[in-house]
Amino acid sequence: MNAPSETTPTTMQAAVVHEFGTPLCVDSIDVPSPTGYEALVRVDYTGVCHTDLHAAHGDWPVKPEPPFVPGHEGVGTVVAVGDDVTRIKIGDVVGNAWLWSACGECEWCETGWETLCPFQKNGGYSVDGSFGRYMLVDSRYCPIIPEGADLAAVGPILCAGVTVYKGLKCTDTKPGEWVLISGIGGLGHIAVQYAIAMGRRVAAVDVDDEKLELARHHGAEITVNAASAADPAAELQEATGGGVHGALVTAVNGHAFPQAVGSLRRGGTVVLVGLPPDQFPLDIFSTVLLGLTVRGSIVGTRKDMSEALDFYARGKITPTYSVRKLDDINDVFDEMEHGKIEGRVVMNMAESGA
Ligand code: 8ID
Ligand code: ZN
Repeated sequence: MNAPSETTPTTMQAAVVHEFGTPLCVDSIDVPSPTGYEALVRVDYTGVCHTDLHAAHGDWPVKPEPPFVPGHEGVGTVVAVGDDVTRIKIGDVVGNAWLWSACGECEWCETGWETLCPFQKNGGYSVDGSFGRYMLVDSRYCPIIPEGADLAAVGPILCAGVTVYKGLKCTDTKPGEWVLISGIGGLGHIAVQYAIAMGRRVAAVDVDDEKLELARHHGAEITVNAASAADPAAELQEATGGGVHGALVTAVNGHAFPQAVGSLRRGGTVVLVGLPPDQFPLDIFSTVLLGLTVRGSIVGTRKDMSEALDFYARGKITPTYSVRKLDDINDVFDEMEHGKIEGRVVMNMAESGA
């Protein structure tokens, strides 16, 4: 290993989940040492994704093992590298991601579907993440941040951005066609921007008028408040002249999913990315007769990531975010749970103590 420089401390502040459903503790824990292909990164900023909240609650069937450090939108500088590292070097600016690493050898990795690798590791879930001043990344998989990027603004691209960019590709829509973005939170407000940059026309659904205002600000032509509309799907069918060609559901609420299916045009595709721990009924008759496709999508490959970052670097994507401190993490989770966050929260880790 290229040992951490003398200025790298041996302990750091990190927000740790000790038990599902209890507040995170900002603890002093050991700074890890990189081995093999790993690199140690001093984190400057990290986005807070709703997945981190699901992780802290243990919401999903496959659970992380406490104690763990969440966070998979971290951005910072490489301060030490393991012996096998060749792709990045000390001083480079990199991030972590949900797809922390994959095996590189299975049939999915071989065929360009590394996001489906059964042996993948996940940042802030099966490997400690970016809610600490330092984090490990796998140098073969970590996103490389474009030169000159604003380190706070680019964080949300690393999960929200790549996920919605890949999800939009999976709608199989073409430029000029309608795409519904359901849920205008961290993912959704960025999805509106990728959709516009990709030439789609955007309809947006949320349960909060301020979020719909944000969607209009980013280019949505049609907005529907699912909490007050009598029949959101019928409104979308009417406003788009027969339904949306594609839909991307980022909402953290099971009701949004059948609504998105009901908004589809004949032959349309709905892509599910939101992960409420729910089920929803799928009407067999209309799915068959209208030739609908229902598809799941999980983050993106390294190639999707570099494409998503390139849209950002060319000024096409401007995340809306507010900057907070690590000590605020439990308040941030509370606000997220109650739908009170506009866009994304990004934590300034440099101000969080080392
Ligand atoms: O790769 C993936 N599939 C992936 C990647 C990243 C995140 C999946 N996710 C998942 C998260 O785990 C989470 O379940 O996507 C979901 C959204 O993450 P987020 O954007 O980070 O969450 P948020 O910022 O809290 O936004 C959620 C939005 O949903 C709206 C809320 O108002 C908020 O704007 N919403 C709700 I709650 N109910 C709604 C409804 N019925 C709704 N919007 C429309 N209809
Ligand atoms: Zn995420």
